Amino acid sequence: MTGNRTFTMIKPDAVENGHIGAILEKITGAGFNIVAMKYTQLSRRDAQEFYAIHKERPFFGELVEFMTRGPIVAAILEKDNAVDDFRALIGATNPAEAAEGTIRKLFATSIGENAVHGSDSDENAGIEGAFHFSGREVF
Ligand code: RTP
Ligand code: MG
Repeated sequence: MTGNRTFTMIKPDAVENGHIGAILEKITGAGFNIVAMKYTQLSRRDAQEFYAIHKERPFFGELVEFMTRGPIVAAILEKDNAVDDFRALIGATNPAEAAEGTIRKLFATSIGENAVHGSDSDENAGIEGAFHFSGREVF
């Protein structure tokens, strides 16, 4: 990864609420190219591993319950400055603090159920993309 890719998930709340299409439109409309994508569901083990960095946090159990309760869309996105530009597009973790027009402002319901994930560094974008996709699934 050289700064032009990030990893995202459309989380179970946004899938349940019927927002997959609108969110993908926001993403491609902002200039991101989808280079890998799948509709899948995380196992408990997947969620615990994916969010291992938060395992001591008080919300960890809730986060694992939430992220495993239904299907998600996982995708790798390409664009110059992908990690930072995507985090700007999704907005703050808490939708109440997210800027107008951001994906979380538009589609998230709470700080825990906040519609989308975005990698926080180039290094994590690479790790998270490889967690979900094999080389032959990335175009
Ligand atoms: P993400 O990793 O999903 O893109 O979100 P983020 O960087 O904006 O936020 P992070 O601090 O990494 O937290 C990961 C996810 O944990 C849930 N969370 N719940 N109840 C709470 O106080 C709380 N805080 C965080 C959210 O789903 C958050 O996106
Ligand atoms: Mg994070």
